[in-house]
Formats: sequence, C-alpha cells, structure tokens
Amino acid sequence: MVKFCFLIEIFLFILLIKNQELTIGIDPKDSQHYLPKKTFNCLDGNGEIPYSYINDDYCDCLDGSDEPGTNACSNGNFFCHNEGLDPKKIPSSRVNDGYCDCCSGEDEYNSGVECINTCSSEHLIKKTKNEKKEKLRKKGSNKREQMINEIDDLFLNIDEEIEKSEGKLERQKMKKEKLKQRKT
Ligand SMILES: [Ca+2]
Ligand SMILES: [Ca+2]
Repeated sequence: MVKFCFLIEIFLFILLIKNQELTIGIDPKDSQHYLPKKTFNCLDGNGEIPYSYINDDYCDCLDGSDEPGTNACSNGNFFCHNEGLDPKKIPSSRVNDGYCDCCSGEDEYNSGVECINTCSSEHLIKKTKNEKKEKLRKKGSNKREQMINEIDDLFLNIDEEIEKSEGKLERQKMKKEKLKQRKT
C-alpha cells in the first residue's frame, strides 16, 4: 500500500513538471486559455489543436500562441515574469538563444546558459533614479514657487509705491489749490 501511494506521488509530480513545461512563457492574463483540457484553441481563433501540442517545439498555430515557451514560431511572444521588476514580453525567437533577455533569466531555461538574476539590482537602480528625479522635480517646483512669491512681492511693492506717489500728488494739488484761493 505504501509503495502504491509512493508511485502515485511520483506520477503526480511528473504531471506537475509536465504541466509547468507546457505553460512556460504564457502571459498570466491569457492563462485561462491554457487550462489543461483535451484541446487548445489558438488565440487568434484560427485552429484547434490537442493540448499536448502546446510548447512541443513545433509551431501549430498561425499566431504562434501554441509555442509561448519555445522559439518554434517566428511570431510568438514569451512572457518574462521578472519578479521584483516589471514583467515584459519578448519575441519567442529569443527563447533559449543563449542570451539572457529576461532579468530573471527565465527565457534561457533550456539553453545551458546560466543567467544571473539581475531583477533586484535593476529594481534598485530604477528606484534610485526615480528618487533622484523626484528630488529634482521637488527642488524645481520649490524654486518656481519661490520665484513666483518674489515676483508677487515685487508687484506689491510697486503698487504701494504708486499709491504713495498718487497720495503725495493729490496732497500737493490740494495745497496748491488752497494757496490759489488765499491769493484771490
Ligand atoms: Ca506546438
Ligand atoms: Ca534569450
């Protein structure tokens, strides 16, 4: 009985590995189209193929949607999850081509090339750049506000000076008028 359970566990494990191979490179937003069933419908609607044809290294769908995880289709796309950084899609021709295109290196899962995961360091660089940009933007914004306040103060002073001059002129006119009246 123990041996039987052990065999079932091994079988389930193999199924899990096989399913992971079948679903590699799939955009999570399309994952509902790749659920294990008897058949798979090409995403462009032009064809129905057995589920086992997904990622079997042979291009069956015209839109390349059956081979997201291999480079069999020239027009397919591979989804890099890039955990820790932004996910992105790359042309599936770059899968296992010996060059690390995803920062996670997940596109080179079967080429023998060992990719260093650079997602965390790229994330740190991006974060530092964004912080610097934000700092500069705030500095610029504060400087602009300061200049606007200085210009406002300048205009306020000019208005006060004009008011003072107008008052002075008015008083002089009145004084002149009084002198005129006294003479007559
Ligand atoms: Ca295929
Ligand atoms: Ca690559």
